[in-house]
Amino acid sequence: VENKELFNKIFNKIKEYKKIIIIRHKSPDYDAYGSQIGLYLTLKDNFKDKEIYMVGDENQFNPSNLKMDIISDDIYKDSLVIVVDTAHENMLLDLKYKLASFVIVMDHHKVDYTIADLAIVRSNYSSASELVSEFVFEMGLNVPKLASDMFFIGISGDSNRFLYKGTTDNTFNIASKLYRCGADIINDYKLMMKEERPNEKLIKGYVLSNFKIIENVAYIIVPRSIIELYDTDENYVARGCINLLSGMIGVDAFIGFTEFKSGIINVELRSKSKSIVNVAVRHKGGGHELACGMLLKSFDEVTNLVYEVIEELKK
Ligand SMILES: [Mn+2]
Repeated sequence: VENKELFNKIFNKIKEYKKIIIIRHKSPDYDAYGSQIGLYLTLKDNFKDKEIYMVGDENQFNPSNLKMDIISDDIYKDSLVIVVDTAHENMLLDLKYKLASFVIVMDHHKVDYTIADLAIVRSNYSSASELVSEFVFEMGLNVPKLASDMFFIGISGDSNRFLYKGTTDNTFNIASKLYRCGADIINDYKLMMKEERPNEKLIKGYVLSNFKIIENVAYIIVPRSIIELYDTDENYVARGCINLLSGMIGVDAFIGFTEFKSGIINVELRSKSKSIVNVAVRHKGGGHELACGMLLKSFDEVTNLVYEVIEELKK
């Protein structure tokens, strides 16, 4: 089905409902925040008579000064919930969306879609922010300056500044429209490339000094003791350090194993060009073709997983 047809259906639902709650996946990244806050600000600006909320957990990636709304469960009654940047129930903070009258998903991940009454899913898109901003532009909505910044940050975040697969002429076209709405690109990049604490540099040194290679796969194991030694955030280690292993001659994929406080091992998988998402899916994880994740119970499973990735790359 063409975008336009789905966009029109989504827009009709937005017009129909008085209460709209916008949610996204937990532990938000720039794209989750960007698509959520961008849509929130755009709908608020264009529909002054509607009650519009954005809900979710917070972390250091919020590129705005806006806080999430804290709302009671009754607000979900008779509401429209719009889920951006995920469609996977496991990725949501809670299951309150089930209290809503209607659920829309706008996403760019490759998963099975079960939670939506109406969904637009484009796994070939760079980001949810690209899809959501295309939607608001196609529907002729006014996009306020701050919303254009949020969408731009979302696109730059997930595409790694227009570098990753998924960056297309559409991505640049949307970015150009956001620029015309006032997106302050230099400031947006400044917001994203925050200065780091000395300990965060040191743990990067640990990753670069301690990775191992088996055949064409590099991997790094970061035990709890190291995270505590450098007093760093486990999400920073898991997601913020994995790309240090990119760009190595002879390495086609790389994996980060990070021991979280809960005892669970967070696994981040990255591949240069061959899809490895099925490895994550087989272990009840998911994500994108070249960048995905999953959880393991202990470091005992590391070697088997490395060999599983090696096999996957041969397919
Ligand atoms: Mn995303």
